[in-house]
Amino acid sequence: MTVAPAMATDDYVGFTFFVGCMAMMAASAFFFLSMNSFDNKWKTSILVSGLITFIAAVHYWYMRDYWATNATSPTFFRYVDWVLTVPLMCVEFYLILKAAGATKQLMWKMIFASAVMLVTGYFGEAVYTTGSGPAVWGLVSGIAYFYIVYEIWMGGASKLAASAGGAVQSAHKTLCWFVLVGWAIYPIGYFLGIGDGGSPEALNVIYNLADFVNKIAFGVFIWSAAVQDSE
Ligand SMILES: *C/C=C(C)/C=C/C=C(C)/C=C/C1=C(C)CCCC1(C)C
Repeated sequence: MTVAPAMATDDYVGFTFFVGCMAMMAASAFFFLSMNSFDNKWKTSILVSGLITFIAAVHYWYMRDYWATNATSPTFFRYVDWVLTVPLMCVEFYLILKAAGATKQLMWKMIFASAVMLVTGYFGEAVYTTGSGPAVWGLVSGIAYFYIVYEIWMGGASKLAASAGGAVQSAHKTLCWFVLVGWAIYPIGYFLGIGDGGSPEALNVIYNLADFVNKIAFGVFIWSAAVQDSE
């Protein structure tokens, strides 16, 4: 008879996977059930927030199991999750800024840059894992990340937000902070986890924390902007 892998009581990394999974599920239920109380402009944004946490919940289900069984990083599931959810976050930016005249071109630019960021990060974490590989690919990924930061803080997106003013501008500012501070948590986990002396425990706890901030707190922020705007 096979039994489900038990989780050791001192496995705090496993605990963060477990709690992360529950939190993603709960957040998805919340976003899906509340979306219909908003008008069309916000409904899509909240739907996308729910899709982001739902996709993450499914991946956390697998990652939790993978960690409990192997006690190694579930790198593959992690990056599949990111490759699906990060573009959806770029769509969120676009939806927020659409009122200010954002173009699809801006959205595709950000999706492309985030794809470069994630694919090169995957190379460093899972493919070229020896010698200077992780550092070099991490650096390339970091450059793509800073391009995104630049684009939303100082490029086209910020000009659109400034010209719109009001609620759009303040929502955009908060999104900017999520990308500058929230997204910056990931490279910390990466650089603590890679290489011979790297700690998969640190990497996964930090990634799980970052996902909590950038998927759940991010979605709650969009929801509260929608509530304020609907009052
Ligand atoms: C929901 C998932 C999100 C928002 C994931 C974001 C991931 C990143 C911002 C990852 C960035 C990385 C670098 C900037 C350098 C090192 C490699 C990465 C991929 C961890």
